[in-house]
Amino acid sequence: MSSPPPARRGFYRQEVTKTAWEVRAVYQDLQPVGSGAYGAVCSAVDSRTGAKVAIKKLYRPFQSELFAKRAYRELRLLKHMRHENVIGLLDVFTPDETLDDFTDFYLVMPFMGTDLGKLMKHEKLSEDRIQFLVYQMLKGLKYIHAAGVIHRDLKPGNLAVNEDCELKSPDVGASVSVDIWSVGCIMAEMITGKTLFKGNDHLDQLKEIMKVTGTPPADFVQRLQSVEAKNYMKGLPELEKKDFASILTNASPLAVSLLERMLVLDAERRVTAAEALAHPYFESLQDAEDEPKAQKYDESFDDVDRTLDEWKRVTYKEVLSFKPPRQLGAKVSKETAL
Ligand code: N58
Repeated sequence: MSSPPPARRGFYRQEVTKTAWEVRAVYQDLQPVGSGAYGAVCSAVDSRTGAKVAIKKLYRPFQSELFAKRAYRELRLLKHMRHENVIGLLDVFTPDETLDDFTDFYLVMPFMGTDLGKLMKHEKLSEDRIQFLVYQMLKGLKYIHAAGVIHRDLKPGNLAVNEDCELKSPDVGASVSVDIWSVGCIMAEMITGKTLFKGNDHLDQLKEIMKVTGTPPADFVQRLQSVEAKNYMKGLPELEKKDFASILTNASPLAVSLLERMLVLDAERRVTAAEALAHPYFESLQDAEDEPKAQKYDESFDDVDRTLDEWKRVTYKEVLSFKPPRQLGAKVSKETAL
């Protein structure tokens, strides 16, 4: 039996939940924090700064064109995002020394200790906290929407939060206005502690929504893409719009006013993230100078068909061209912990 080759210089090998990890030696104390179909995540300590980081190892990223495309897209998206409320990259590395050997790469991100779903389960959030969290969500969304990127799956469990209630919007996998609808639902859930629109299936949920928003005008129904939804809506009796204040009994008038602008069924009439940030609900937090927009993200690189070797080559190039952000994760928080 031959022994495995030594780890790459400046790297070390360790088995984590039955898989071999080979990571840069600066990242110490690997601890598994979770795994899914596409990869596994460990926490680690960056020995240069003492900062806790999350390291994601993708599961066999070059096993198929589809996996490779998804891996490349995640790397490019994360490289593109540099905003305090959006998950970003501190580092990306491969232990493989040449393009021919290239099989794995690791994404290093700031470690976030919890998510909004868990936070909401554990405690009732005060109005100040809700305001701070929704403000950060909208700031993150204004930034990624400017890039032309849509999150598509915003929900409490997908929103990473640290002990200072600082939030980042990561992704698990239309139009940008779908994200604003999600923020509205999450905000309502934070206020009441209950899911806003509970439905047993899609159409049932649509009915629950319209009990609140009222049945939309005919031109809206006409614009619907889904034939099923169209026919369903046409068959419904006229429902009147409810006053949001009567549903969200413990919400402040400004919170109700903001929700009335986010939870508009017609996406074309819904507020944008940038408009929502200017709402008086956020008066104490607003800082127009500190609400930046991202550069456009060029999706045309992701949306092409490439062979596995081509995916490997473009991904390898992206890994090698990464330049770390200046702060290196040792960020001193400007925000006050609530
Ligand atoms: O969030 C991602 N990837 C990601 C983000 C985005 C947006 C927000 C730009 C739309 N797109 N994509 C593809 N990846 C990711 C998120 C969380 C973890 C790992 C990867 S796990 C984790 C992270 C930090 N601390 C603890 C656990």
